Amino acid sequence: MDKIPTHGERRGVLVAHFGVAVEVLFETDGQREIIRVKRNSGHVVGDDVLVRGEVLTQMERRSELNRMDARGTTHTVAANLDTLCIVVACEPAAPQGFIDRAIVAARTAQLQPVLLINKSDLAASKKFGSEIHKIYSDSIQLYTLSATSGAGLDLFQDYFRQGLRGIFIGPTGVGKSSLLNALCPSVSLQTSPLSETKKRGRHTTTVATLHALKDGGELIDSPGFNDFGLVDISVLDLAFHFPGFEKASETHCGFRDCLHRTEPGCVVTEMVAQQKISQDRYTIYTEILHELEKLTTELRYREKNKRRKK
Ligand SMILES: Nc1nc2c(ncn2[C@@H]2O[C@H](COP(=O)(O)OP(=O)(O)OP(=O)(O)O)[C@@H](O)[C@H]2O)c(=O)[nH]1
Ligand SMILES: [Mg+2]
Repeated sequence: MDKIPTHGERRGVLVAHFGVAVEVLFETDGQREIIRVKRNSGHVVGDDVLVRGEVLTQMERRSELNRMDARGTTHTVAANLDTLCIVVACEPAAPQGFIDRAIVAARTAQLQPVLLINKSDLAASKKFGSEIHKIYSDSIQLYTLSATSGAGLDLFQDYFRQGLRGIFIGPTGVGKSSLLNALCPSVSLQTSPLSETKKRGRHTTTVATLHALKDGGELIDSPGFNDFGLVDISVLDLAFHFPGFEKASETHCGFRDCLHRTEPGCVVTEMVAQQKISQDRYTIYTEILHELEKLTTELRYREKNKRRKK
């Protein structure tokens, strides 16, 4: 239930997070204010808040997106989202499994994942795009676009017209901020060219920011990252939501809790045998499955140790 603002409280949404301060956009008058917060306040962009003076009260979230970095630290990326816009490009390439993890995380959090293939103006994008289409076009909505030429932006903007809130996530340098600049001419987010030698991004964006689209909907630009460790996602969530396994989820394997390994009556392994699912895709699935199992064992061990110390 939403809290009703009491006298002297104003309702707003967090539109930027600077670590020790946040920017709040107020509902009633459209004014913005910078408010100081503790470094680890737990607030994230997209949070609905009640503000009295310098005190922020966070309202209940309807959704949130979490990820784990390579050190095992969990990050809440943003709150109150409807859709996760996974941005990729022919350069720089996303790490193997990045798109799959993002789709599984989104589906588990009940967000709609969509895949954006940016930099369609580059010659190398043709081959890259067709490979991506081959893998994902039966699983999720794909948009092929270019922040530079403007191709495909109208169609993508139409998707937001119904008033959705989305976030761009993807590796550094794929063009998330460039896309936002192209979609919202009133914003001018900083962008940087890829490094000359390695063709990698430069981690230009360091702060997540929320922007309204002119025809409806909102988009959050976020700092690029490569590691999308899954948080609070069970092996069964993975088995159910892995892109490309939708047929298995629809037709049902022999066991309700099938992890698509050696269980009899498994639709996925049957499809792999019939080459309807490629061995490469199946290998990526088993790698993520193995990683989740390892993580679950580690978490159980830590919990047990904690209880023993009490
Ligand atoms: N050719 C081409 N270049 C693009 C396109 N979109 C972005 N770029 C270029 O890619 C580089 C990186 O773009 P950014 O928008 O800074 O990338 P980002 O994903 O926001 O990167 P981080 O903020 O570091 O996560 C810049 O040199 C952009 O001009 C595109 O559609 N086509
Ligand atoms: Mg950026």
